[in-house]
Amino acid sequence: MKGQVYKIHSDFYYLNSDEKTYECKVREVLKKQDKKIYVGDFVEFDNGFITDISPRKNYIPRPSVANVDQVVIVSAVREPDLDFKQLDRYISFAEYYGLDIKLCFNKNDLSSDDTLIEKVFSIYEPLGYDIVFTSALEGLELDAFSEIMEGKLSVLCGQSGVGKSSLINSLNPDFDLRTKSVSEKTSRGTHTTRHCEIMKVSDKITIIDTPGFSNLKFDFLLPIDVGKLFREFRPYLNTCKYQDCLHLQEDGCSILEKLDEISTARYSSYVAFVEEAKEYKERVKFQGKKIESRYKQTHNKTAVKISANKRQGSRRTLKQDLYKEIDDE
Ligand SMILES: Nc1nc2c(ncn2[C@@H]2O[C@H](COP(=O)(O)OP(=O)(O)O)[C@@H](O)[C@H]2O)c(=O)[nH]1
Ligand SMILES: [Mg+2]
Ligand SMILES: [Zn+2]
Repeated sequence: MKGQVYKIHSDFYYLNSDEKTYECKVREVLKKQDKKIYVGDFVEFDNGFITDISPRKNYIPRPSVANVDQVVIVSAVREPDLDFKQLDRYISFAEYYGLDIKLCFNKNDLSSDDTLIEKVFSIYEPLGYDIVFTSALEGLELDAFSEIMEGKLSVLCGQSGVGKSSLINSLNPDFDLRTKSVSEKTSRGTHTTRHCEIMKVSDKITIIDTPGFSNLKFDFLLPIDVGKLFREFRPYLNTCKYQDCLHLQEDGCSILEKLDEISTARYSSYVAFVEEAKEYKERVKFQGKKIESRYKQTHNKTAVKISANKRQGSRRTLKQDLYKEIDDE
């Protein structure tokens, strides 16, 4: 039989199959192959045991979920104040994992400031992201909110306290997810969703409520790859004078030439993420150097003999390892 994992609890996997639910364990063979099963995975099962995992169309690590249709990034217009860099961080992570993206701005009841709404639309609408402004509290634009999620498996992510659980509750009065005021949440860790679960909110809407990719830094990819996460950069990425252009201050950079068309806030997010990626690259290079110098200390004579050729080779391996690490991520 075939089913989809909707919840994982220690060694137990809960599956949906043909409107029925099943509790399963995993076949030893699969465990030995070290194949991880994620919430959202489609699996074969037989007699209470999962026997095989179908190929995934996508996945997000931390929290691990697979086969989602889209990410709905929830922000608040106030309490907490809208943080554009944080929003770009979520967007760029979702772009990295190749997911469709929708943007929800909640707590719109707290703001009477149209300039914020205009700013949001002017930056993100041209990029092609669907946008809704909601209030879970006052029931504003909830139809639009449910519309963007119809017929899809959505991952809800966004900072803690922006109203994700409240929005889900407002879609279905039968749901009673715990909601907490921002001040109650100040002690770190108390609100972390440790395991995530696919929830059927209504006939047409399935949601995974997660803390999303919070607190992640862009320290897992090369600086050169950060530009690809910015949709507005993509048409120009291959037209810069230098192939390894980071679009910071290089001459002949086509992104810099287009800066008047690119939002200042977006470009400043880009610069920040590139810096994080640079740190990562430096760290990897540094670790590489450390290994080399330690080697020289203990095997001094041998080190002297290493030909330039071989050294080049080891550097290449380092780069390959780096790429492998990125792929594994
Ligand atoms: N004013 C206002 N408060 C809201 C709204 N949505 C949620 N809240 C409040 O914001 C706090 C955090 O909500 P919660 O749903 O727990 O956020 P989550 O951490 O993203 O799941 C709670 O005190 C909610 O009552 C809204 O639309 N307007
Ligand atoms: Mg919540
Ligand atoms: Zn450039």
